[in-house]
Amino acid sequence: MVSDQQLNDYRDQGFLVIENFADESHCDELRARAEELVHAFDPNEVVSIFSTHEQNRVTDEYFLTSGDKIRFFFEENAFNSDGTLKYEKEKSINKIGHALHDLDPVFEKFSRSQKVKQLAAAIGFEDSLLLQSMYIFKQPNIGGEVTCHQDSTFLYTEPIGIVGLWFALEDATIENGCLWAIPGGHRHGLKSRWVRAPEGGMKFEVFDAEPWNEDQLVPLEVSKGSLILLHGLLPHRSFENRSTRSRHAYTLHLIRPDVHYPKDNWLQRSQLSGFD
Ligand SMILES: O=C(O)CCC(=O)C(=O)O
Repeated sequence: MVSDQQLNDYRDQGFLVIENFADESHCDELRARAEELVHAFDPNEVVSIFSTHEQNRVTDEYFLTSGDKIRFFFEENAFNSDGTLKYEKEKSINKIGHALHDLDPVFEKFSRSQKVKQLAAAIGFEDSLLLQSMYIFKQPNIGGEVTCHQDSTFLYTEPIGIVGLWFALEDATIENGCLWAIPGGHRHGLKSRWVRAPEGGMKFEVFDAEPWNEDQLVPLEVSKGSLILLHGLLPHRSFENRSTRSRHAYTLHLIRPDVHYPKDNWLQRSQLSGFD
C-alpha cells in the first residue's frame, strides 16, 4: 500500500500525497452524507451562539465540548452585522466536527475501512486510536484561511505520536484553497501547545516564538480521492477560498495507543476506540 520510497519521503518531508486512495464513489458517499447532516441541522439552534456579544465565551464552550459530538461551525464571514446569515446555511458552514467517525455510520464505515486500517499499519500506526474527525467545506467565495500550524499544538501527545489523514473529496487547487506545507518542517520541534488554562478557557504555551518561514511553503494541489498524510509536527496551512468552487475534505487524526494524552488538551474523550 505504501512503498519504502514513500515511507522515506514521509519521514523526510513530514507529509505524503497518495493519489487515488479513495474511490470516487466513496468520496461522493461522504459528500452526500455531509449534505444530509447539514440539511437536518437547524442553524437557529446555534446562530445565537456565534452572533451574541458574548461570542468568545460561548463559542469557546461550543467548540471545547464538541470532541464527542457532531457539531457545526460557521465560516467567520458568514454573518451580517445583525447576526443573520449572509447566505443559505449550506454555503455558510466551515466544518463539522469532531466525532463523525464514531457517531455517524457513513463516516464510521469509511474511517474504519480495511483500506484506512491497512494504511495506518503501513505507516506504523497499527492499533492506533481514532481521535478526531472533521468535514471541512472551504466554501466558495467565503472559505476562510487556516493559518500555519502544527497539529500537535492542538492534539499534543508525549511522545509526539499523531498523524493527520486528509482526504480530498474534491480537487484541491491553489484557487480553491488547497493545503500548503513546509517540507521537512516537522524536524524543527513543536513551537507551542494550546492548553486548558487553570482559570478556564485555553491559552498557548509557547516554546519557540520564532515565526515559520512561510516562503518555504509549497502547495499540495491534489485531485479528488487523494490522501495527504501529515506528521503532527509538520507546519501547514490553507489560504482563503475566493473562487466559485468549494474544496471539501475529510480529515481523521490517529494517535498511537502507547502515548500519553494529557488532560489539558482541548479535546477530551472518556473513551477512544481503534479500528475494530
Ligand atoms: O483543510 C484545511 O483547509 C486545513 C486543515 C488543517 O490544517 C487542519 O485541520 O489541521
